[in-house]
Amino acid sequence: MTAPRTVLLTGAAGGVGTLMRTLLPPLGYRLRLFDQRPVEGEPDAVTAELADAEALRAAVHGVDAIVHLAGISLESSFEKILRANIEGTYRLYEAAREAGVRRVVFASSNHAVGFAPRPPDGSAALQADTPHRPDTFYGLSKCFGEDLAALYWERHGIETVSLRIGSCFPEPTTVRMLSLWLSPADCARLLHAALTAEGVGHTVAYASSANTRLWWDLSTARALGYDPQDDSEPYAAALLAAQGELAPDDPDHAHLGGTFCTNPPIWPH
Ligand code: 15L
Repeated sequence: MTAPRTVLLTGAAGGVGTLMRTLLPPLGYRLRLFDQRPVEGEPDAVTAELADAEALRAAVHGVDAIVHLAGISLESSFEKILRANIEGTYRLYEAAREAGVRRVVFASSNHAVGFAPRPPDGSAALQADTPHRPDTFYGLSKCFGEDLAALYWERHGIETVSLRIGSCFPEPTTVRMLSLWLSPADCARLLHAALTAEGVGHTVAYASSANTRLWWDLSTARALGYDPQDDSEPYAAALLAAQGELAPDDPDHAHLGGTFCTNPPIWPH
């Protein structure tokens, strides 16, 4: 596939969106920014909700691809998740279909399979075809997004790579993140691979750096052309000294989703 040049980035004011705003343009992308909150320092960004059909139609017009990061990224009430994540993602795909956009990269999450038992560190045992096991309404909305992507591929020929992102932050800050960390630079590399790989249909891939303590298999992401350069291991000694090893019998650590399975962090807005 020819490299898409103009890419709509939804959720541009969020944590991952903010990191990608600086890391994607050097890879050759012209970004059109979309968020319900104003994007600091970006006067041309579209400030609108995905429910705003007119704003969304204008935003998708003429783009080569969409990177869909928008939505609530922690647990919330079902009603809020329904509006922001479930309806929002549906509206985005409808706008993409109407505008003839052929490629979407969807920010799914490890929480789509959060109740999968935590594999041993370094085993990379968890496979992308494991059944959905959402740990929250948030995780459930990511399962919906993945299935919606499959539907729009089968019915309408819109290709999607659904990336089950681990923990994308500048640095890992917990022992759990040693296994799930996706460095911002690797995130940009993976988005680039997902935007440019040929014939993806609907592909689900785990999304992290090449961490020594990996719990999941990165081979689907690598097959897209992703070549991760980072590993959380240099952070391990300090985090383990401060926080200790994850106890296998601790309910907060027995599953991939960690505390999302027992006491999920709540979206503040
Ligand atoms: C996610 O899906 C969240 O959006 C992010 O804030 C982190 O909590 C991450 O998962 C994680 O599991 O570390």
